[in-house]
Amino acid sequence: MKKIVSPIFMALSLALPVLSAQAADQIERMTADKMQSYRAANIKWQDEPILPKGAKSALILGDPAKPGVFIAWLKFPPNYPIPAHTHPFTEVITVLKGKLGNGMGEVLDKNRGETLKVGESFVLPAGHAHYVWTEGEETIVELIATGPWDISYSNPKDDPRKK
Ligand SMILES: [Cu+2]
Repeated sequence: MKKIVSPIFMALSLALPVLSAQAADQIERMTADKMQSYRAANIKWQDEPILPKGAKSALILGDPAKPGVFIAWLKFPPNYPIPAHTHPFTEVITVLKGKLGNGMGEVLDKNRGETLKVGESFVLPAGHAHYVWTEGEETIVELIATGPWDISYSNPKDDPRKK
């Protein structure tokens, strides 16, 4: 008797390797248990050890250590530079308070870049070296990205985790 192989089964067996490759890269959907509002004045700020001393962060949603979307606020003091670095995944930065300078390249150069004001954003692709700085005022930005999050300094000597 002739064995009949269903076309659907054939299609499935062809698709399976593709599906499992996608499963390995699956990320968590954003979830929240309750409505919560955030204000810079009473949010719980913590020292941010992956950034040069002086930066504070507050996690709004998600977990930067896990695969998935997270949202955090970052607070920088006046005249604060973050030397050139890259991230493993795309980041979206929106200025909530103050002003943020942003430039592309392996070495911080305030003459090469632009200044973003409140209500302005930039999207940085994964692996692209950039640097940021604040001017004469405290600045708060919102960071949206996917974990596991990291920062890789173009000059390893700039890494505060190695100091
Ligand atoms: Cu960055």
